[in-house]
Amino acid sequence: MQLNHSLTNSIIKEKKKRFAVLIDPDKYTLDRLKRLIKISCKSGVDYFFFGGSLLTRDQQDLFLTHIKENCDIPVILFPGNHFQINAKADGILFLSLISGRNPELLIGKHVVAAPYLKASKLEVISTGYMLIDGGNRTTVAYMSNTDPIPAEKSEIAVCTALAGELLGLKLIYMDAGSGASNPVPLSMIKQVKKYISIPLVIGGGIRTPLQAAKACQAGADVVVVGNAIEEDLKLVPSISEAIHG
Ligand code: 1GP
Repeated sequence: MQLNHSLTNSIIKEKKKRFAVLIDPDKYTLDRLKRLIKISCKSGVDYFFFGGSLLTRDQQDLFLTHIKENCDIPVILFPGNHFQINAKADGILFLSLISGRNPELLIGKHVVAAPYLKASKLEVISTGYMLIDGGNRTTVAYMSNTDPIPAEKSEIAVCTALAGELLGLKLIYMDAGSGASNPVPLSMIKQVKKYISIPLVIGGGIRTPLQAAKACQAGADVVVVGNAIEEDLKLVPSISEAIHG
């Protein structure tokens, strides 16, 4: 299924805050995924982001099929590598890791993925992906072999996000990394939001409705939560309310 309207266009036009639940397929059983789908549909979750920095279990296809057969929430791939491209999803964050200086993640892998994306019906969302230091070394920092932007260096984050927008990227995603001890600082979100006009996605280390609400107030257009929900599905309605309210 194609999205009725693009993720970026809908965010820009409707000016609504959005809630994306991150599904790392390695962290779910099919039973638990079913429960997540049910509760997400009831709670007004806007998107499922789907993927992980390192996947070791071959469940992607099964899970994507199951999600698409059981709910209308758009599924956006959030791939750790090009093996995670799957046409069963609706769209894909085509991530350029602009906070790092690893050429493979700035353009190399994209060249490999481009013909597959062109042939698929996926909505391709070019995304400036920025890792922000969340107080602990995350899988994504290790796997990408890049240094995150220091949490107190808002000016670096601002210039990086701005460069991403000027290069024509459609979205900026600032991520403290899955399971980060500290989410992206609110002061950094505010600063970056002041300088860019494309939508801003914030994730990594958000564990409570209050943190999600504060990220929105600071300027996040989309808030992504993974770990906390993996641990406690009951958080879905309260975080959704905090973001949409
Ligand atoms: C990670 O932003 C996502 O890339 C979500 O992080 O799992 O810490 O919520 P958490």
